[in-house]
Amino acid sequence: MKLYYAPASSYSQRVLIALYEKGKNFTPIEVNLFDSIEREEYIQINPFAKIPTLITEKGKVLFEASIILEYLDQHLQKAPYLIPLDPKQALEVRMLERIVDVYINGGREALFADSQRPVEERGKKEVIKAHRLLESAIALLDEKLAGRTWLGGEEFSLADCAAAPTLAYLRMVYNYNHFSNLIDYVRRLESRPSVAQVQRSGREQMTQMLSTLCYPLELVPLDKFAWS
Ligand SMILES: N[C@@H](CCC(=O)N[C@@H](CS)C(=O)NCC(=O)O)C(=O)O
Repeated sequence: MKLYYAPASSYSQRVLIALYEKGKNFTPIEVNLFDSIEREEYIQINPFAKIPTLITEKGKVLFEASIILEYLDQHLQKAPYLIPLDPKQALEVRMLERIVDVYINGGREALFADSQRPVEERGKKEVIKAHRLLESAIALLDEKLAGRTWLGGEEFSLADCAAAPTLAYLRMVYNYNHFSNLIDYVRRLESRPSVAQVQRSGREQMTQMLSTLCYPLELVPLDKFAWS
């Protein structure tokens, strides 16, 4: 099994967390999409030029982080099951993963892009809308997490694999530290060995990328954030 990825890429991190959780050996192939030659070569594998891509042992090419995770569950048949076997719980987990992806990650990307515009061009209508959706999604997650260990319940799942990198990078541009269930959850998440390992290996590349921004942003460690 081969994984095309980048250490700081949040979608790659979702898959890495899943692979570590399942203890699956794989061949990591790092891709630098900023290098035009590498990018051209990579387009032969993934026409969308997006990472991650998984090549299975049978040579099947899989795109989209959530589909790769679904494949790992089906193929490895090994706990933790990232999509619960119970259909009702599976629906809940898939719904939460979509909310994290569309509204939280979408909002994060919109706020990140906005932070890199000249001050007088910031806060346009689309950004305000994305911000509102992000806030609603964060409030919903905080509510869901009352009495739950992980997003979908007591088992670590697809939704947590998506939430870990998204909520860590979100701290650069959005403050959610008044949501106490969410903060406690992120503390549990970032203490989990698979997540801690992925965050450690992505830190250097992300810090390097942030150092090239016009308007500076920084990775905010949870300890600093939770008390700010
Ligand atoms: N929907 C895709 C999104 C993948 C994605 O956006 N990956 C980012 C890195 S985190 C990427 O490849 N960006 C490069 C680009 O957009 O040029 C998935 O779930 O895998």
